[in-house]
Order: sequence, then C-alpha cells, then structure tokens
Amino acid sequence: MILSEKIIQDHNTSLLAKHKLHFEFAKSQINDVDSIIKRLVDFQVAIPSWALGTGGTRFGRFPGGGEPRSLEEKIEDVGLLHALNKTSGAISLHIPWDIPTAPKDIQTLAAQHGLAFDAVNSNTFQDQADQEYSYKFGSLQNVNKAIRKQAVDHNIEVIKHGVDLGSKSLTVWLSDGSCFPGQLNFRKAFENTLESLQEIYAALPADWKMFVEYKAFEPNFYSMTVGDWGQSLLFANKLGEKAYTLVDLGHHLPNANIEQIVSLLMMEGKLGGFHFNDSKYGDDDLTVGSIKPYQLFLIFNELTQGAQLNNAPFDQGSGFGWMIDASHNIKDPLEDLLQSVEAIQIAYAQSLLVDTIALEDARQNNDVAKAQEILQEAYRTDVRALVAEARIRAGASLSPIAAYRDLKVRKELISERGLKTIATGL
Ligand code: LRH
Ligand code: MN
Repeated sequence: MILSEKIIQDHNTSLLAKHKLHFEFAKSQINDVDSIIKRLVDFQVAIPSWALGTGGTRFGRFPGGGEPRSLEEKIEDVGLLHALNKTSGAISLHIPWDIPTAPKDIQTLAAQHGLAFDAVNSNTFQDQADQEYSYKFGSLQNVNKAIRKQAVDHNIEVIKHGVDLGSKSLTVWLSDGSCFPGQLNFRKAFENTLESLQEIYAALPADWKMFVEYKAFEPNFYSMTVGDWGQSLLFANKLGEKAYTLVDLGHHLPNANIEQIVSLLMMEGKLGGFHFNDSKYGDDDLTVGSIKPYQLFLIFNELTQGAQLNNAPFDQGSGFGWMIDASHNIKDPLEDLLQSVEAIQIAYAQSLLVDTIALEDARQNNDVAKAQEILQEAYRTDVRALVAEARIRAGASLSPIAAYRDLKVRKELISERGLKTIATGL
C-alpha cells in the first residue's frame, strides 16, 4: 500500500484552518519558530524492522492482522509512516530476523519510499536452527572459544549485510550475563567480551560506528556483562574511536537519572545513539513519552545543550543513531510508532525553547526555583503546532493518526495480507 502526497494533502484540507489558528498563536508565544521548524524537518528517527508487527510476552501475543510477512512489506510499512510524518526516513534491521537476500532490490525499494538504512543489529541472544553452538551461557563472554568465534563471525556477517545496504553502524546488544551468584567469573566474562568485540571492531569499515548497548537485567537476572552505561563506556573506550555507547531508555534500574548519563556521555563524545521507548517498571518497550514525558524532555534538554557545548549539532547526517525500539502488545504497531515519533519531535522542540543563558545564570546563583521555572516554561509550552507545521512543510500529514484511521490503512493492509500474518521480530 502506498499513501501518495496528494492523498495526504487532500486529508489535510479540512484540518488546515484549525492548524493555522494554533500556529499563529504558537508564533505569538515562541521566538524564531522558523529555525526550530527547520530543525524538526531535518530530524529523522529510524524505525526498528522488528517492531512492525504485534509484540508479545511469555504470557501471550494478540496479533491484529495485516502484519508484514517479509522485509519488503516491512519497508512498505515504514514507507507509510514516513509518508504520514516525513520524520521516519530510516529503517534499522535486525539480523537474522530481516536478512536482505537481494540487497540491491531492497535498497531500491527503500529509496522509492525515501528510506535509508540506519544501524544494523546482530542477534546472539537466540539460537538459530542451523547453529552449531548454543548461546545458552552467553555469546561473546562464553567460556568456550568456539562459541565466542561463532558469535564474532555472526557480527561480521551482519556488518557485510549493512555494507550492502549503505548502513554505517552496527548495534551490539548482548543478553550475556548470569542468573545466579557464583555462575560467572565477571573479569573473565568482561575480558572474553572485550577480546571478541575487538575482533568485530577490526572488521568495521573505516567510516562505520559500533554502538555498544547496555541493559541492567533480562534475560539474565543476576548480572549482565554490559549492564550499565559505565560498563558500556569502558568497552567503548577500550575499543577505540569508532565505538560508542547506545542508550535504550528501558534498560536502566528503576529511577536511574538517564538525563545525567546522557549529559556525561555527550561530554565524553561517546554517546552513539538511542533506542527510544518508555517504561514504568522494566524493559517495557512502551510508546515513547507515554509514561515519563518530562524525563524525555529532560533528556533532550541535555542533548540540545550538550550539542551546543560540543558545537556538534545532532540533526541529520550527524551520525547519531536516533532509533525507536518498542514492542506493541495491545496497540496497532503503526499507530504506536506514529505516536512515538510525535513524542520525540515534541520533546526535541521543547528542548529548543530552553533559555540556556538564563538557566546557567540561575545555576550560577544557586537559584534553584528559578532554574526549574526556566525549564518548565519550555516544557509547558505547547509546541504541537510547530511539529505539525514542520510536517506539512515536508509534505506530510497535519494529523498522522487521524489520516491513518480516516484512510483505513490497517483495513487495507488486512485485505492485502490477511488477518493471520505474523511479522518476524520480538
Ligand atoms: C534488548 C533490545 C535490543 C534489541 C532487542 C530487540 O532488550 O533492546 O536493542 O536487539 O531489544
Ligand atoms: Mn534496544
């Protein structure tokens, strides 16, 4: 299914008058809206290929129909999202869930939908049918050298797929760790993992990056070998200048101060990118901004200020990995992703409103209440009209969810693909 710009423009017609009112009011409240809108138009978020179907838990999975049956149909679905918001201009593949058997055709198809390929993801947290050794007791950390080699070879194969598609980065998330005290020699596990990552690092093309993604727990529940930002940064620093830390918002212990982690990783120049989602308890992979929107704003506040301090803007082409990593148990996957992209754009726009000079001044005077007032002035400013204006200037929908529903996209996908289709992924 393709959503032409004409169909979307026609759907915008009935919404334009109300938008113009909101936008005029926003312009009366906010300085220099045009530069903010330009940055919103330039800011692209990558969609995970593994989150285009209905996710599930060990307790159950309730697919909603019309799910993509192939990589081609997944690219089509990301194309639908990008047509609706012109902010989903990249797809992040997970191997072997989405092996591009005909990379040239896949690249052409993606280009037809205006899509690029962001980071490719390896998978040594599941055993594949044709696999010689099991990763039950870990992959890159494993006490058995042959198993570590199997995992290293897989990551090098994933890089090859990425090169074929024009991707420029590899994300390595390891489920490695232990479930019981005494099970693991932590130092040996770290050293084995580092040695293995160094072999993978050596296989990276010159202009590639490696993102080392950390996670506090699950599927191991006593220790994770890349368990927090400190361990990930240790690996990234030991590996070299092409290695960075990737922050998945759901991978922290309860109440972790993620915005402080982001600030320090920006300071070190070792923040590689994000897996955006939201959570209340664990790695819940919920819609971005659905549980802790203020935390998302505070994270973008550190990103925006960090970029200013580093004099390294983080818009398109900055090589940052801006990716969503979510799992849709009860929402329509495409609606969930549209809401997530919107929440990211809103937090980014709000962060651009922060009066950083006044904020620094309040901080220098320990005027804590004033500092909060300055931050919340930005957070409490309604920027939705700016985000919507950025979309129509990019040829997209004023209201992606309304368009998605009014144009009966899911109904059309079900009639094309059927009710019982299951997408590869989590
Ligand atoms: C692990 C993770 C990782 C992916 C997987 C799909 O929880 O966040 O980024 O490989 O989800
Ligand atoms: Mn992730």
